[in-house]
Amino acid sequence: MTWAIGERLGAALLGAALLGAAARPAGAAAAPAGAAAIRVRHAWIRVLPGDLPAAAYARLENRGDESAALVGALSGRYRRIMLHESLTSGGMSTMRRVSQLTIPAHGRAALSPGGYHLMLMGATRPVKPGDRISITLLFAGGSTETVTFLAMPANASAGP
Ligand SMILES: [Cu+2]
Repeated sequence: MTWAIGERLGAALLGAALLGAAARPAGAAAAPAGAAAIRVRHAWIRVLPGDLPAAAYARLENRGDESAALVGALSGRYRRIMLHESLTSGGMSTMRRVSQLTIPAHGRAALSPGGYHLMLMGATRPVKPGDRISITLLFAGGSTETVTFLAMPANASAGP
């Protein structure tokens, strides 16, 4: 599948040593908080050559008293965005679709290389390093937050 090729290319360019540890979600949310309590920082996109899908990363901080969950994203610049988790076993990097990324109350979660990420597919026009891409994050309960992601080159290992 194309996205798998893209992820492997990105991983190869990065080297396994640079892959960050994924933040693991805590237990299930009781009543997820709205996006208002979520602060998003260091939002960036790793752009891969050609038509390969890109991955979007960010750090999410939940300042609220209730757990929150990222469940998806939308952008006018991509036809489809999926929430993925990268997994490494036996030196092989794969990824799977996940339904949500939990951000614990007064806690953090990360979309990061080697961990959870937004898979950006079908750019409506080419995205190049330096572009600022607006992506709307969708949270459980229906709240949203629109964030500007900075596009960075394929060999970038950390965001802005
Ligand atoms: Cu992916």
